[in-house]
Amino acid sequence: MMLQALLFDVDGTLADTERDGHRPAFNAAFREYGLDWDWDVALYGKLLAVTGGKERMRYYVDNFRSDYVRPADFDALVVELHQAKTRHYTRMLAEGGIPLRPGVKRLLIEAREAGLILGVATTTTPENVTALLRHSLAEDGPEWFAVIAAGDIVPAKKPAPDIYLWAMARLGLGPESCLAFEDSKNGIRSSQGAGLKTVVTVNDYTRDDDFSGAVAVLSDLGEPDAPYLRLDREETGVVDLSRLRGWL
Ligand code: XBP
Ligand code: MG
Repeated sequence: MMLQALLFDVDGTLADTERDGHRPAFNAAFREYGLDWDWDVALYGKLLAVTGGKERMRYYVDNFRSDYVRPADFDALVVELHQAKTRHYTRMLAEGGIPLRPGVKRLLIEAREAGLILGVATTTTPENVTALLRHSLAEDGPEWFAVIAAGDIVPAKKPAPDIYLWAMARLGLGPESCLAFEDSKNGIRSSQGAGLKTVVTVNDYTRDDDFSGAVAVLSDLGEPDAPYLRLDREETGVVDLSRLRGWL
């Protein structure tokens, strides 16, 4: 296989944004609107079954708040809540941020220097991706990526393959020349549905997900002084281009 592009999921893959980023941002928006909704760490794990912030709020009301009486303009409220949540989330990133996961920056730099194309395929809102790349990668971080496929740009979010298909169409590349990086079951269903080989780095929310068919399932990408642990076989190391090419 001639590897030409690396396509990255964002939440959970580039950074551990869900528990300490998105979750408190949702809660801040709920408080701002006087709602008694409060998503603790365990509940949020259940809500992650649904991707997309607006979709997740609806899922919560449908499945966990039978007591909640929806206002007539509930759809508009969800949109407003989500805008408030995005405001809180991007402010949190600007104020101190959420660090990239081990090995992410190292691999992005190596891939860039080697002339590989970088892309993003995520269900999160575009502003969130830009804020993370700017504040946690580099001031010009967003420009490292030839395509940032994000949010409502495709109506069917992960686990649908649409967002990866959209990103590859933009790049003019097929799945045989790209490699995806994901952290969750919904993510790998999306990338594999688009025909992509996928490397998985797990986190506390996704450790027990089904990652059948993954190229490798890892604790993280690893750093020279803190190698990854492979979960699908006994192996430690550091993910760099030569290792990726070896796996493919
Ligand atoms: C990420 C998501 C997103 C974020 C919140 O999934 O599901 O909804 O949790 O972002 P993935 P928004 O990592 O599989 O892309 O509120 O902007 O949707
Ligand atoms: Mg993810």
